[in-house]
Amino acid sequence: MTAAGAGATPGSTATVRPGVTLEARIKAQAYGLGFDLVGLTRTGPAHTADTFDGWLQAGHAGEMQYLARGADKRRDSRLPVDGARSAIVVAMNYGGREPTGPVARYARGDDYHDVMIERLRALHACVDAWVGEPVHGKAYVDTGPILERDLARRAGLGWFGKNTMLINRGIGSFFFLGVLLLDLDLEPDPPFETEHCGTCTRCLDACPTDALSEAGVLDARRCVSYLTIELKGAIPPDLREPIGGLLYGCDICQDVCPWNVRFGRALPNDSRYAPRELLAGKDARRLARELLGMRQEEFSRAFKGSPMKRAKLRGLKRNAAVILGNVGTADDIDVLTRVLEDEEPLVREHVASALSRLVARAASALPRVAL
Ligand code: B12
Ligand code: SF4
Ligand code: SF4
Repeated sequence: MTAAGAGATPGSTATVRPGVTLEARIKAQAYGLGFDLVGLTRTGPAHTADTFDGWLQAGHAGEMQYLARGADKRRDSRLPVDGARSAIVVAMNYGGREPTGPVARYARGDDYHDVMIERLRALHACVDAWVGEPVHGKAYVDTGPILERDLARRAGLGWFGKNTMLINRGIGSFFFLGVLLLDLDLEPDPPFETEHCGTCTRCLDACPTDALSEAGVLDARRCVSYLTIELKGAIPPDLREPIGGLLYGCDICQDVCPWNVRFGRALPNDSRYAPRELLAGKDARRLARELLGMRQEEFSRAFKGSPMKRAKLRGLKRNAAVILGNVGTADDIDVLTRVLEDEEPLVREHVASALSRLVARAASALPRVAL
């Protein structure tokens, strides 16, 4: 259907009330729902389809096979939803001013998929009401085959940084993206055509695992975010040490970015992304010790509605063992030894490897005794 059904003269931008365009209403409502940025674009072939294909072919996706499975739809945003002609793209701040810590900022509170999908559906319901009949469409927040950053740039929200993040001049990059595809003609915003990294290379220099092999190319197989969240099996031994004290996800290439240093935003007081009690203020070692002692029922209770459930308890215990191998002390040998018999072979292997590193470190710190 077209927005002309909302009472506009054919060929003009639809109006819901004299003088107020549907587009203006959508934007006002999006801000009212708590989104920080909103832009409109037409669906169509992704401008960065070739970049995406090259990235997949280079094997940079690692075990994330779902990316290749949905590749046709990712290359063309008209395909995920039959008849989709427009995309409303929103961004939501998750607190770039929060202190850095063992859990990436995005994952400390409620699951952003739930928070944003709910609000995008509310926005969809408003569009239906303004148009006067149901508009076919669907909301996505990392929940389907969409190249969200591609659409966001097209909708004018920002540029692709050398760290591959979508960066906005007003709020930096600590925000989530969401998309509402609609079978409706909306007047698009101009795409964001410039880039503002200049000669800066801070993110490339700071990445602990050299995952950013060159500007704008991220090899997920080396990225701490992939290794601690997406990878289901063993973390390659040579990448365990550079993970340092990162338990879940990584913010380093965003922390160092001047755009975040300058424009990163605080979390609003009532934000659902505020850290859960279990995580708030805890350092990597303490959190790792607690997780290694956790049982499945406790985990399910503590992480209900959290994005951290994605790694499952076995994944978090694997990560916790790596952390203690990196930053633990002789006092952690007991905690690790207790998990040596964990039912998961994955956990047992990482605990054994952490113990051997920790013991070697403790031994090398002992004073030398003359024989
Ligand atoms: C797979 C994935 C990952 C993978 C791979 C990330 C990657 N850079 O490819 C892993 C697990 C490593 C990951 C990590 C993170 N992710 Co992630 N991830 C995704 C997902 C599901 C798909 C991304 C994808 O298709 N990657 C393939 C590459 C080729 O595409 P791309 O990363 O989107 O890059 C595009 C542009 O940057 C551009 N581009 C990049 N370089 C260049 C260079 C040139 C010359 C050109 C022309 C274009 C170009 O083209 C690409 C294709 O459109 C999206 C959600 C979605 N459906 O889009 C979230 C998403 C990208 N992730 C997000 C977040 C928050 C993160 C983390 C910050 C989480 C964390 N703290 O640990 C990190 C950041 C790491 C980083 N520097 O990117 C947000 C990013 C928001 C933003 N402001 O950009 C998204 C959009 C989820 C969301 N709905 O909010 N993620
Ligand atoms: S998220 Fe961390 S590991 Fe991944 S590219 Fe950025 S700095 Fe490197
Ligand atoms: S750190 Fe520098 S190079 Fe990297 S994304 Fe930010 S501005 Fe661009």
